[in-house]
Amino acid sequence: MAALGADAPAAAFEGRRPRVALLSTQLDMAYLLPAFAELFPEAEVCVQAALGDLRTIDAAVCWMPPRGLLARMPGLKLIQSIAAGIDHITGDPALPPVPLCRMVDTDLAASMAAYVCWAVTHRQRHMQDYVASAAAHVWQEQPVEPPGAHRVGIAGLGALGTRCALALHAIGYRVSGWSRTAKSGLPGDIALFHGESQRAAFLADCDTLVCLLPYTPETHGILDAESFARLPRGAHLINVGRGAHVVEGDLLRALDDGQLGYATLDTFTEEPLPADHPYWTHPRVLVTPHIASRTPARAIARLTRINLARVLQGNAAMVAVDPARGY
Ligand code: NDP
Ligand code: OXD
Repeated sequence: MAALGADAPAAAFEGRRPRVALLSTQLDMAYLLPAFAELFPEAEVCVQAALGDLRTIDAAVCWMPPRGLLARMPGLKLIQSIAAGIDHITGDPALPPVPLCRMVDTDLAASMAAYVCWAVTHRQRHMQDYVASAAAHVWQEQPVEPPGAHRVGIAGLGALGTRCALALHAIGYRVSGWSRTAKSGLPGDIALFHGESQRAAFLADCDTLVCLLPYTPETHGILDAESFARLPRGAHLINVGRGAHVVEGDLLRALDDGQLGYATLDTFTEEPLPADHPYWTHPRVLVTPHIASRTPARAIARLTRINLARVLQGNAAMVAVDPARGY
């Protein structure tokens, strides 16, 4: 995505002022206004509380938009997710049939790689024990195993999974990956698996399993008792995909009976995670509040401008979601 913005044809907006709506039931999307003012100056950008005439909205920039609202915008030409995932939009049963685009961005991928490397290392190097020792002023060493003795499997080898695989591989971890279709072009010592038929073999080799799948009907509940049973005993689960990839009861049971040793969870079926949820107090669960990665505001403004220009000129939008695949 290096050329973002550089080639957006300003000609597409000549003689018109496109209207862009910032929609979310969860975030205050006003944080995007300065980036849009700088990088999409042709647009009139409005927040949800001040949309004006819905018939004149050209593009909607969304994180969990209100259900049914997009269908009330008859001039809509583009739905742009501010996130890599689009399940927060496609859950709307009244979604209008206009191009739907997700985010692919180098900073988004780099932040995800940093989070995943931290989460792997945090557990593999016993950092939670050092935090406890430090609190008690105790000088206590834990075993130091080399990264090459630890197998990390990444479910989902897309824009983010591939970046994480390369970062972990560069540190020296033994990396494998699983995707829907066969992959090539990665270092030869990254073991590659694909498709349902190779899932069991992939899972059998994961001391740490990282979930970076999109949420689709096929991946709903994929992290269940059967998957956990296929992992080596005591494995670490890192879920940075979606909360609904996990069957929560199965995860808690697998942690309690020792089949899983630890879970680092960043995404949840209900966000914010309710204060009384058992994850918060479980001794072998670390919760982070869906912060593994974020798309910088400037990248969102740049891609929205490029995509709206492309659609207005009759071209395909960039990183459009394939409705048949669902991601
Ligand atoms: P991509 O679409 O680039 O990659 C998705 C990967 O998952 C692809 O390798 C794809 O296979 C694979 N996949 C999809 N369905 C299946 C399946 N049924 N079985 C096996 N593999 C499958 O997505 P991104 O890498 O950009 O993002 C992945 C997800 O990460 C997002 O959808 C989102 O849920 C999550 N995310 C979380 C964030 C956070 O802060 N926690 C931030 C950003 C994203 P193939 O290559 O064959 O198509
Ligand atoms: C996501 C994101 O898809 O933050 O979760 O990009």
